[in-house]
Amino acid sequence: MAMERTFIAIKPDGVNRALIGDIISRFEKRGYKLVAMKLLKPSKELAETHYAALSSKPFFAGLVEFICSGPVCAMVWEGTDVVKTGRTMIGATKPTESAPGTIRGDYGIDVGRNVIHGSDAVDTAEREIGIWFKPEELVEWEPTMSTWIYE
Ligand code: DAT
Ligand code: MG
Repeated sequence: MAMERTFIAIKPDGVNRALIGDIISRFEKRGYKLVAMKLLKPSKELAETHYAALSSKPFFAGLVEFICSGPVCAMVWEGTDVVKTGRTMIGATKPTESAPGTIRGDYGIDVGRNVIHGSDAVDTAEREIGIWFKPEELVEWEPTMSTWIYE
């Protein structure tokens, strides 16, 4: 398993429902390292670029409108296998199909209000990090607890 980075975004529903702290806490407690974070109201262009692969879907326009509607908390998290493990922590796309204990399984009902985004593969993560962050916004640092997380 490799040291990876993933793009995680708390969507406007998660921000408005005051879930930022809980979600960050889950990634922190798991042992992952936060390397970038910002709160922003995404432009239509940013949202359309982020979800470009879904542009032919009937829900695309509504999805873009929703993502642009309020603050998004955009983050980059780093750690061993963080892309796949992050998706496991997030749960299935439809919250009603997400297991309890996952973020969507604990906090969501409708697919269009599923609280959080997480990259689905290492190459997707690289692309999404590049869309949302400038290289200088990614912080190089070594958490002092690393030796208690990794052997
Ligand atoms: P995920 O966010 O789990 O990677 P996805 O990439 O297939 O899922 O879709 C991106 C987002 O689009 C998803 O988080 C919520 C929305 N979405 C997906 N399927 C939908 C549907 N059938 N109806 C409405 N919104 C949908
Ligand atoms: Mg996806």
